[in-house]
Amino acid sequence: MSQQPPAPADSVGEFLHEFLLDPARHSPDAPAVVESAQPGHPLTTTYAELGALVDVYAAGLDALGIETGARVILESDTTAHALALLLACSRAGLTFIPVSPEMPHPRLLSIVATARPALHLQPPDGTRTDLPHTVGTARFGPTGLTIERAPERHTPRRRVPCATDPAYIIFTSGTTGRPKGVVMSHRAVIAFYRGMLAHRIATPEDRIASTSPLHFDFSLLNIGLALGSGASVVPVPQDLVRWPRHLLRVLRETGATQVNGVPSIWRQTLRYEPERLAALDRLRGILFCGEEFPLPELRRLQQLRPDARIINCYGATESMACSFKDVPNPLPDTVERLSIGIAHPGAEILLVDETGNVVTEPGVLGEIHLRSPALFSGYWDDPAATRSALVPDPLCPQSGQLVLRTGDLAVRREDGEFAFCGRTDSQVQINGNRVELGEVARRLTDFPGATAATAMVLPRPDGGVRLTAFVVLAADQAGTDPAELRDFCARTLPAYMAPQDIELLDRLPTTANGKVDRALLADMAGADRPGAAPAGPLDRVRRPTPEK
Ligand code: 8PZ
Repeated sequence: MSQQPPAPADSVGEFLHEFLLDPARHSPDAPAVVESAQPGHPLTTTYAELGALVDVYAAGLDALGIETGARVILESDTTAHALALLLACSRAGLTFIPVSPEMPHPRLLSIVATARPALHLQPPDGTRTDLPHTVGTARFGPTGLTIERAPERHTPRRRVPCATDPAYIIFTSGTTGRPKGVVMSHRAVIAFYRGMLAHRIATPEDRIASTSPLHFDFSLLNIGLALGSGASVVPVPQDLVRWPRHLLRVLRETGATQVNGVPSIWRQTLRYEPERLAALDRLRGILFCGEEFPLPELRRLQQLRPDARIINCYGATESMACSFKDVPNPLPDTVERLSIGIAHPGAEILLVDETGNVVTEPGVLGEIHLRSPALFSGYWDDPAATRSALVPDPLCPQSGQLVLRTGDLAVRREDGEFAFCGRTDSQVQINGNRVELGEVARRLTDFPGATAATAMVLPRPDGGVRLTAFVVLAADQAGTDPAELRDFCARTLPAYMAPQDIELLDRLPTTANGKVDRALLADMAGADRPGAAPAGPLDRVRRPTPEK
């Protein structure tokens, strides 16, 4: 028997579980998670209880003998148990892949096929079945892990976890039509948490409502912000986030002091429940990220919550986030673009122009490049995509240092802060979810008989956007029932990536230089319903007469 190396728990805050469980040593009785399981009955898990759950789950994972560095799919909403499990994965030297229970099965299978996880974990009421036999399956609950199918045992090749090992992999939309896995190391996540905590966004008294699903790294920010500050996380169940009364009830009953989420979580509440929002007496902080906050809605939010500190957090999954900037309160009428501030301590934003030169003058557009210890390691099994996102430092390419090329455009303001100015490519944000239009189009062409497709986002009168797709079917498929295309999207794409409108065309119009004429398509999509809001998801599929 070889000599066992010292347990990683002996090291000093280099791993996710060590960093986040540190407050448990100082304030074991403080609430770590406050859940709103049933109306009127918030459920509190203390730091000591969370730590004990982590012990139970880590022992369960250790007993399975999975090799250090293996992947584990964690399919769950954000709950105290899911949080304990992700910390237990870290303790056991395993990489977790958070996945939403709503993820369509074909998409999960494509993640399984590429990531080759050793184990799939879901809560007792999880409904996922039919996973390949190479994947072990288990349930997690209050008593620990219940193994359904034991994972395969391999001779371990790695003996010790290392801070550069992947802590998690988040799969986001990818241009090639398959999900793109962003691999984040323990070192990067903790560097990000340290940079974020320097902004003093929360205190131990805070209760931080997390409205994002577990598979979106915003939820991992909230977990890090809450536990890293000795505060508590309030996971808002995903099915309640978009229902203003339910959302406000959860916030009230759990005593939430801060609400973190994408801007669109506020839209319905601002419109339908402004009085109840104004009456939430404990709320004093709001942090948003993922897309620009429409300024009229932001001003309305400030009117209703004049004492709240509102923070604009900017960043991409590849660095978790990048900057935190307080929104001026009140926001002057003259402001047309919000500042995203400067990078968090320990990191720096550079702007690079189209010729590769670093832009230093104010007001000149450039692409945001980020120099940071919190950068992702690479895209899972995609060295070419990794090379185009992690590029040599433009200020010193000789050094071997890599920086993140974000695809985001910005200008430096006179005061040295940055203002976000859109994207260089066809990545869009839909209700804060990252969507590659190319992936939507690519998936649509998988529909039997589809010969071409393109997708775009169009503005909605209520301030949001709608995803519209144009699909060309082969001539012999003319009789296809459009409902089949709708079902196909619902089966194969996450709900936020399924087009709300699908237009059937005989051909995609082209510009003089042969590109798809997106401007004409946008006009066509808007032409027949001036100012009309869409009636609902996937409500219209039609075949307009194309112009010849
Ligand atoms: C924005 C903004 C913004 C992002 N203004 N455009 C992680 C942890 C905590 C908070 C946020 C995160 C992010 N990873 C969330 C996120 O949206 N990640 S993403 O990879 O899905 O999308 C990133 C892109 O969203 C950016 O590259 C921007 O284009 C856009 N974005 N924050 C305007 N405050």
